[in-house]
Amino acid sequence: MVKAVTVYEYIMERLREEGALHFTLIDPDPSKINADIAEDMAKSAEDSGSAAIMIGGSIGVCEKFLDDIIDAIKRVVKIPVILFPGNISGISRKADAIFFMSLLNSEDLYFVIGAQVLGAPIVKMYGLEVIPMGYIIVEPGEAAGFIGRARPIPINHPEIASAFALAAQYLGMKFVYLERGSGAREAIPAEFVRRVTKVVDIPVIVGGGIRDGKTAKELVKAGASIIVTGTVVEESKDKLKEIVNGIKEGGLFKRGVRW
Ligand code: 1GP
Repeated sequence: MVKAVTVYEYIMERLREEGALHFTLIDPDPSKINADIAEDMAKSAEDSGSAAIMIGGSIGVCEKFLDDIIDAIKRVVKIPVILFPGNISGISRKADAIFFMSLLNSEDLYFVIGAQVLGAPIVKMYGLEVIPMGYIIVEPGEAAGFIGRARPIPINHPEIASAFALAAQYLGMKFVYLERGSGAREAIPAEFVRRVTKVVDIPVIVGGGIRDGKTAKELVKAGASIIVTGTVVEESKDKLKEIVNGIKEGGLFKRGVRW
């Protein structure tokens, strides 16, 4: 039974109980969605067993629209809504928490610390719960990699990602996120994820290009704690259920781990 008072505690308690979780990403791009579509996506996510909704995107995000979308989502689901901002326009007072994230392998200081400095007073003013997270982009990186001016980690060099992830842990970040990019043709390989999760003690989030339950299960068995999917909720509820079930099966191997 989950008794958490903060979103962070809620996530950690569910991780201890279930081993691994699924989060659904909704991209608040006004050219793609409106409040009705966001409601449907959020309902599908909660019905399918997602533990949280993440809201964020690389382009076209504005606060007013974000507020409306989050209001709509919160009318229909109980799971927490966590901001996943690509820039300061991705901050909304309506969310339950914010992944306060740094794109660690960006070549542009703006995405490493600049946007965070500009956003911090806004986050404080809104009283948002802050969840510090290290964000690492793996090739190809898709729109997030391009907009964030990342130097994406080569897929055949997981040891570089491990070093970044360990640095994130040592800097005090609560999660590390390995991102292949929304819409990537393939997910990050399980062996790559295993090389990172073996090194760090904080939960590892994996996203980008995950389209089926088997892949999700393999990633969890490789040590991923949270699997994020975005595109699937836009396409098929059945696939989303399959992914969540894959995570549940994989999570059985991980229950009670460390945290
Ligand atoms: C983006 O990794 C997520 O941060 C989602 O990717 O849209 O490919 O599921 P997909």
